[in-house]
Amino acid sequence: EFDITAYNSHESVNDYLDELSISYPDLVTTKIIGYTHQNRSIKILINTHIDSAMYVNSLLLAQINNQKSGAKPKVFIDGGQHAREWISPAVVTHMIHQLISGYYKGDDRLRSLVTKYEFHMLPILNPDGYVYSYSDHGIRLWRKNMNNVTTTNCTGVDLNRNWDFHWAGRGGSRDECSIVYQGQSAFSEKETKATSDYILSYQGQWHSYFSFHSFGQLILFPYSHTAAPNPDYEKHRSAAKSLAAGIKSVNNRRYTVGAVGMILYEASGSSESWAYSIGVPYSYTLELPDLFTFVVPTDVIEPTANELLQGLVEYFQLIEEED
Ligand code: 0X9
Ligand code: ZN
Repeated sequence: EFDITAYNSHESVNDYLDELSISYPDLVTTKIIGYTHQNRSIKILINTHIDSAMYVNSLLLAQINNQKSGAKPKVFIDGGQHAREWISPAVVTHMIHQLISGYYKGDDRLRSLVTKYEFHMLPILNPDGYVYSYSDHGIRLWRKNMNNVTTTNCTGVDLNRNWDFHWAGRGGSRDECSIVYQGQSAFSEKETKATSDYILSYQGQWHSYFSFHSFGQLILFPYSHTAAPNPDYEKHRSAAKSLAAGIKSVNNRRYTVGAVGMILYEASGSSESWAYSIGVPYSYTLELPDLFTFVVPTDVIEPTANELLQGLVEYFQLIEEED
């Protein structure tokens, strides 16, 4: 019942990831990185494939450079942190599909992406919220997770206010009933705890972090707790600009680039600024196409994934040239 052109249930997305790892064991692996409050698995897919010639080269290079290992730089991409933003998990899932089919079809652009970088892709960071938004008995525009934190009637924490960087600063709320409720403490939520522990377990190995949201056609980077520029502002901006240029080259869709605190609103406790704070050199929140607000027709999924992959190709090219 999984349909790559549609919005799928959490269960069928997880099944699809497992099927891929069974069909292409040399190319991808899945991992459960934790469980939600309602005990659903949080599942990630990694392209473990090592192109042998490339790998030997990287080992030799590593020896020459006297490095510890020739490991590929890691790239983390998550979607579905906010339940109602269905386009985000759908696009992450579609990108997985395209990376694999592109690899086997011999698409040089995509081949080089998965050969050079190790992608860790988490389509649905907030499974409980997604299931509630997806269900006929739920609320389509649900945003938070489904944790009953206190005895009030209000459910759910805004996971993108729960990360441990300037937690409880501006833009979050202490009110459990608010849609931007930050939780009782930083990483109080199982979903943010599991994801951040996973990222921390490879600290120092990440090249980039991307969190997909909707909507607004924005490429956002730290800081978010303040309008002041971060120390890597120029680097972040020029990489984001090539991401935007790659996206635009496909269907002429325009994304706006900028630091969260400068062009959007101050919101602390969000994932992209936390990732930067623990040493991920490049970290972004992407707000996907905004023509339809949260309820996006399914025919937008594939072009959005196409655009993003071309965006990533040009993004990595630029960073490689600069380094
Ligand atoms: O407010 C958010 O969490 C994101 N927008 S959304 O409409 N998808 O909810 C924007 C997050 C941007 N990053 C930070 N505020 N750090
Ligand atoms: Zn969001």
